[in-house]
Amino acid sequence: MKLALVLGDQLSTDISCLGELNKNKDLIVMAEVNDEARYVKHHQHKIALIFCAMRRFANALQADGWQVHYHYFSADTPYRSLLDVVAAVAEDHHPEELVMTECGEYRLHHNIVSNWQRTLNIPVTILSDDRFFCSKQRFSDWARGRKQLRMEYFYREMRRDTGLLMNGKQPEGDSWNFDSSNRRRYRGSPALPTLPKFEYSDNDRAVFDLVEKHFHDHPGTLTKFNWPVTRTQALRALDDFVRHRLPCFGDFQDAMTQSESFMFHSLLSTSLNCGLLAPREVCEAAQSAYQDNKVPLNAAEGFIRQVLGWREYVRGIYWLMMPGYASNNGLGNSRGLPAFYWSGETDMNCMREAFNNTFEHAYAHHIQRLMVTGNFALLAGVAPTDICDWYLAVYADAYDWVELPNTLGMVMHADDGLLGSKPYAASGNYINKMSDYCKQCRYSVKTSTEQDSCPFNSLYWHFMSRHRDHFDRNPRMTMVYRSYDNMAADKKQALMQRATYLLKNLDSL
Ligand code: FAD
Ligand code: DLZ
Ligand code: SF4
Repeated sequence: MKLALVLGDQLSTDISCLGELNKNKDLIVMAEVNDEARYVKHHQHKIALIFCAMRRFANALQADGWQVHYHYFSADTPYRSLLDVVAAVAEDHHPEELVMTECGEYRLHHNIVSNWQRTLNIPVTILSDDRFFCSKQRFSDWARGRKQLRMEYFYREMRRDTGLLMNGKQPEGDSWNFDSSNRRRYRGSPALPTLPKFEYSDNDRAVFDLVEKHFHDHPGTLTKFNWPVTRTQALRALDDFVRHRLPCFGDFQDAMTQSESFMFHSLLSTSLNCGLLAPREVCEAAQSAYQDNKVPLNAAEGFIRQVLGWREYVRGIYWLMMPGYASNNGLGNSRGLPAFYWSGETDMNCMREAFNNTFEHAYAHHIQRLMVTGNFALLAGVAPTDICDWYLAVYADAYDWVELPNTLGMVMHADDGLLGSKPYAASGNYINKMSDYCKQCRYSVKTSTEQDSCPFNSLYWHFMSRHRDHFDRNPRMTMVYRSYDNMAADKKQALMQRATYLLKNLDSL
């Protein structure tokens, strides 16, 4: 007989390892273990979501005739790791082989390939994860020999490969990209739709109790937990998004509004990342809505670009560059993470809003992650490992393969521009353009050097000035440095003074 290990982010009935099994004689193992639940201080929502979804998935497999050995979380069991559980099951059942689908994170992957076969003393067969559009091999073939890797060109290739939003060889609407129509500020209309509410069973509630008891020192609380934990719930979330929020997704993709956590975003990343939804089906749902004239092209294209483009691209970069990628620090940053990233307490309204979302919902939409909390960390020169650990901890959708390139590459520009040709650094002006946050902030976005000036403003110029050697030859930065050079000397000096003061007093902002 064979054993198959199914991980907490592999909750798809068509996961490749199940295809190798015989329902009548083979055994599936699933395990809630300390090491996975604690390798970083995951937000309580993430642990609750994964444990509920794992239990529901195991029940569904059993109902479908599979034999499943399910290891429930226990605080004092000697089985601390996935290997501990698999080894104990193997001792009882004497399988001839362990089969699994390759895991998403390098940390565990490395542990499996370097230790498990020797420890278990049986062959360990690792199958590729075909839930992605682009295999690791396909990505490295695409990347090989290119001077520069750019998401836009990868995305076009993926559109051609999949035929999504294609008219023969031409992109639908004769353009690959409708980004310029996707930058509207939201002024209260159309009204933001309410989200579907998911029902939880008594067994799910037992998981919530477990998380509250054993993980109370992890970020967040479960008060507002509302994530899909079954495939049926995830399909409902997809349908609700396509009907009610996708029509405006494109227009307001970058917009932020006071006290509104979700805007027109899909909230599908948690379901995609743990396997309850497949990337292909969500892209096809968006494409069908466009073909049925229910959503405009800029919405369907904008959404498909995120899933078919960015999501696949960052995974490709991760596996191409790991393990070295994680220790990149191209800008030489070493500052510790300000305490307000954990407490959420700051007078900067934009940051407070992003933290409120983060701690209440284990969620923040992309522009909050990139242009608010990410931008601040970049301008303040936080050490990449500190900020990466934070993003990995606080979001319900966080997995190293997707979080790391986004944080280390896109936000911190620590990979020397592999992920983005210029840093996503911005002053308060950008935040003011895309949100109504500044109106309700104790800082003034209009000024830079006063005591109550928006911290982003002087920190922006300090960032540009201190990294001039790094960016001087980047043609996309020419305008920035021209503006800097055109500033009066006393203005520059005042900006540097204010920024230096802020950098010394970050925790008081
Ligand atoms: P939507 O805005 O509705 O987008 C649709 C889908 O596109 C998402 O569900 C997601 O699957 C995909 N997507 C969008 N942008 C990206 C991107 N840049 N990279 C990969 N996929 C993308 N996403 C994660 O899934 N896990 C993470 O750990 C994660 N960490 C991030 C850290 C930082 C610093 C930044 C800037 C972005 C990060 N993202 C991460 C990407 C993105 O912010 C989230 O995917 C998105 O906010 C999830 O919300 P949503 O489902 O409502 O997305
Ligand atoms: C995220 C997570 C958590 C919190 N717990 C478990 C677990 O107890 N058992 C498990 O199999 N998977 C868990 N996961 C998901 C894993 O961390 C994920 O499968 C690996 O990091 C590989 O991507
Ligand atoms: Fe954020 Fe500055 Fe605007 Fe305040 S003024 S909300 S700190 S951008």
